[in-house]
Amino acid sequence: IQTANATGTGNGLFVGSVPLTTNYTGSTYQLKDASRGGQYTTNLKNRTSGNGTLFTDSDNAWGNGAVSDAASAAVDAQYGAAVTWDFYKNTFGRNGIRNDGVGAFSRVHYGRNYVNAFWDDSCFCMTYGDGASNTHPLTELDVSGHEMSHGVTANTAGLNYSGESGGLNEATSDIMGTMVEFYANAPKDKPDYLIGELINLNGDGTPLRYMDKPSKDGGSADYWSSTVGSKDVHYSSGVANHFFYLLAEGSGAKTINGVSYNSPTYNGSTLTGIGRDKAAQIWYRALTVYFTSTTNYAGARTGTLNAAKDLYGAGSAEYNAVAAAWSGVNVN
Ligand code: ASN
Ligand code: ZN
Ligand code: CA
Repeated sequence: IQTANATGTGNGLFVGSVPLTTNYTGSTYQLKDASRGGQYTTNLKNRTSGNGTLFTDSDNAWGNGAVSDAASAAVDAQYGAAVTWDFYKNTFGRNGIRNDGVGAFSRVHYGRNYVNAFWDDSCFCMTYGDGASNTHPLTELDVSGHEMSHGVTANTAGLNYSGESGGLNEATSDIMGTMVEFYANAPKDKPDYLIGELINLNGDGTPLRYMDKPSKDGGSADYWSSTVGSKDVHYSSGVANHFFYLLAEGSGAKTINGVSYNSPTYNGSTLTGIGRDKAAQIWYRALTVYFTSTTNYAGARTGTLNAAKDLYGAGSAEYNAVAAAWSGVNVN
């Protein structure tokens, strides 16, 4: 069998029209990308186990942009994996989730009416449910980036998934998932500091989470308190999501890509952001060099300050901004 990289076109549910690197066997195209560690996407056909069936196509034009074609969600998943791969490689020099050049595979159409998506280290794979009424797959870019970043965290800091370390684990996924969305800058999925804004998981058009003011979701913490570690990890993450927003963008009112934000600080301080790219470098270095399985919020402050010192110098504007942003979320 001869195989060769080919350039296909995809029409996803959320991502719109995108190019896809696929594999031509000589008789059919496979949704498999040898240029990114062999990442591929399979169809679970509503099953909840097994590796699924690799998507194939006769003309290398994948999906029709609607749920009527099972390949549409696969386009989102395959593109989300590709852009996550490119983001980590080009931003941090990380060669895949384990930094070993091996791509993860993705499974779509998991179960029925399953309103979640998850990373699983044991299969080294990403899985997406089809959401409410089995017709709203959770294949948005920030979800792809979020879930695959759980794989990066598991293979680096290994933050325990409970208490404050669990909140930091979740926030790492929201932060990097959001950075993946900004990296992609997809025409139909404009980057923002909202999580899952296109999926309509709440049924009322609101996103799942807000990084500028996490409490807007009704459960997340805006600021650290001594009891924050007893919240669900998707709520205690708010403190670090808010820290990252303040560090990157600063406090107060701001509009980005047509979305309005208004980020408060615990101490009433006015903060100026250092930009997303520097904030992401600081977080990634802290995650991969300083954080451990038991890092809590106080340790995250120390770890990110050490990372900022390494990257920009002690007493740099970036170092001082890290300190000020943590104080802005009551981590002192
Ligand atoms: N989608 C969820 C998350 O990434 C799955 C889970 O509960 N781990 O947080
Ligand atoms: Zn998560
Ligand atoms: Ca988003």
